[in-house]
This record gives sequence, structure tokens and C-alpha cells, in this order.
Amino acid sequence: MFGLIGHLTSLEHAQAVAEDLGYPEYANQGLDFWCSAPPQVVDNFQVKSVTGQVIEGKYVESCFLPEMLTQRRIKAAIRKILNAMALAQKVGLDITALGGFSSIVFEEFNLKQNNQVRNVELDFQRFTTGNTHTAYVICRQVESGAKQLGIDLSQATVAVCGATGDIGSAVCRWLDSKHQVKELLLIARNRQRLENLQEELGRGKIMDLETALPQADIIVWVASMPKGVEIAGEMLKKPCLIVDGGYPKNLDTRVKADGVHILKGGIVEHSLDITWEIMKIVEMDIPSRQMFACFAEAILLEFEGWRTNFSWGRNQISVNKMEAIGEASVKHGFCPLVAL
Ligand code: NDP
Ligand code: OCD
Repeated sequence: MFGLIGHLTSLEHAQAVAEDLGYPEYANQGLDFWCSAPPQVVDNFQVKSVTGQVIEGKYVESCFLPEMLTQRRIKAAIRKILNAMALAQKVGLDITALGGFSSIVFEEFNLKQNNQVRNVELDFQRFTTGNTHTAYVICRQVESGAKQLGIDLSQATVAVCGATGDIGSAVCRWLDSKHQVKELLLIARNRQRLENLQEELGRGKIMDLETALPQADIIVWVASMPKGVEIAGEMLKKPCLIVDGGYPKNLDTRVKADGVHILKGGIVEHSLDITWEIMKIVEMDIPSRQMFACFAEAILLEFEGWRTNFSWGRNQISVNKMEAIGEASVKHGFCPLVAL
């Protein structure tokens, strides 16, 4: 059985969803309440592959909220993720994706040292960040979006915001080795990590956001931002392709300007319907078929019987592993969201 550990995008979102889903006791509560709320299994479902194979899964809501990081409720954030992992293990999930900030909190606060959660000894082999499939999907979206807009990748300047992250660095590796993109602009805050990435790639220009964005034909946003940012469409090149892979979305407001095209990054569509409720809550356009690529990674690992933490640690994602999970993705009927 596979699973996803997820969370909602803000306190406001959580309050609205709790009301709609029939958890009135959560609906009017502030951050303190969510800090002490236990994780819950809120959905059970079956997924069928185009090969005919059928598997069962569960969604575990961790009750983590991004405000726990912005308001320095770090102990609560850590508790949310560890408790959700213990619950996933207790209810028998063999492979579970750590969605959105779950894996970011796990890595940032080095939770591999905390493998004992009350009476549960966490078995990390049962968890995956889902980031290899997410990076693969984002790269395919870049390829497809560029083609639709007539942008030749070998002549393109690509800015990656969150370049030193797990997904961002994998995207850089793919775009460098498979397409030899003309320029890679590397954006993040920590200078040392940017220099390490530049050294690993043997290329890439380190830049701040304001300098990089006006030069870019393509912008990949994969920064771990608890809240989105606004950017002015006028300062961007036309055409410009933006693939926003963040959760919550990195771009707060749609950038409205002719010639600027935004793709919802890291989202896949399955070829068959799935009877679940959860994707309505995060406003997928086709909730019975569309989902986060990290979640799809857990599904693919279950279909393939790869019961291992396929994506783990930070900045270990190779192009070969992206190709392997990509093949499984196609085989079982998943397709990156590519319509502009
Ligand atoms: P990481 O923590 O590995 O990397 C985050 C990156 O963002 C780092 O390069 C970090 O560098 C950078 N960053 C953070 N804040 C800022 C900022 N204010 N300005 C510029 N750069 C910033 O995260 P992941 O790669 O695991 O995840 C990235 C995003 O993808 C997240 O939003 C996550 O929720 C989302 N995601 C989406 C999935 C999907 O299925 N669609 C699946 C998994 C994750 P520095 O700290 O030096 O600035
Ligand atoms: C990718 O990185 C994103 C993964 C996060 C997926 C989140 C999916 C959310 C699904 C809805 C959750 C319903 C929560 C109900 C909360 C009610 C109180 C217990």
C-alpha cells in the first residue's frame, strides 16, 4: 500500500477546508490549535495503471502549516512530520511520499536522527521525497512549453529559482546534460551552496532574482517559499515560459502580461480516473486525474514493487534516476501537465 503525507498551504486554507470537509472543531481555530492537532488519515483510494494493475493508497494529513516556519514554531513543525510518518507506518503504508514541506522540514532539521517516535521505530526505507519524479516532470514541462512557444533550448537562457535545492539542482543537471542550454542562471540565498553547484555543473551564473528574471527565456521556480512572491510581468522577456513547481505556489499572483506563459509545475495527469476527494481541495483542474508528481512517485514505486526510498537526502538526484522514474511514469499512464 502507498501513501502521501501532505499539508495545506496556509492557516486560512486549512480553516476553509476543515469547514468544507466536516471538521467544524478545526474550522475556527488559530495556529496554536493546528500546532497541537494530531495527524489523520483523511482519504483511502485505489489507483489503476494502464497496465491493468490496481493498488491501494491513503492520504495522511500532517496538520503542518507553512506559518509554523514563518512564525518559528519549529518544534511543532518537526512534531507534525515525525508523527505523520509514524502514523503512515502504523497504518501499513509500504511507501509514502513526503509531500511539499514535509521533506523540506525533514532535511532542514535533520530528522533522520529522530527515528524513534514513541513506540514506533521509523523505517526510512518506507519513505521517499518524491523529488526525482517531480524534477523529471518539471523538465518535461520545460521541454514541452519551450517547443510550444518556439524557444530553442540550446539557445535559451534558463533561470532556476531555488537552484541549489533538491529539485532545482536536478533540473539544472538535466537541462545542462540533455540540452546544453545556452545560459543557466542560478538563484538562491546561500552563496556557498550556489558556488558548490556551479562547481559541480562546471557552469552557471550566480545571480539575484532582479538581475536574472529580465534575461530569462524560461524561469523554473522551485524555491521552498512558505508564501508566494509577486513579479511584474513588464520586466520579463516575451515570450517567457514560467514553470512554477512550488507548493505552496511560488508565484502569489498570476503574472499578467502578454507573452508570459505559466505552467503549473510538478503536476501530472493520469490516464484513468481515481476516486479520491483530496485533489479537489488543492484545486486541480481535473481532480480525478491530476496530482502532485511527488505523490505519483509513491504510486509508481508501488506499481513497480520498488519498495525503497528512491528519492532521499539532498542533491543526490541523477539524470539516470530521473530517466528511470520517467519510464515508469509513462508505462503506468502518467503525463506531465503541458497545455499552456
Ligand atoms: P529544497 O529545500 O531542497 O530547496 C529549496 C531551494 O529554494 C534552495 O535552493 C533554497 O536555497 C531556495 N530558496 C528558499 N527560499 C528562497 C528565497 N526566498 N529566495 C530564493 N531562493 C530560495 O526544496 P525542494 O527542492 O525539496 O522543494 C522545492 C519546492 O518544490 C517547494 O516549494 C516544495 O514544496 C515543492 N515541491 C513540489 C512537489 C510537487 O509534487 N509538485 C514535490 C516536492 C516539492 P537558499 O535557502 O539558499 O535560498
Ligand atoms: C507536493 O509537494 C504537494 C503535496 C501536498 C499535497 C496536499 C494535498 C492536500 C489534500 C487535502 C487535505 C485535506 C485535509 C483536511 C484537513 C482537515 C483536518 C484534519
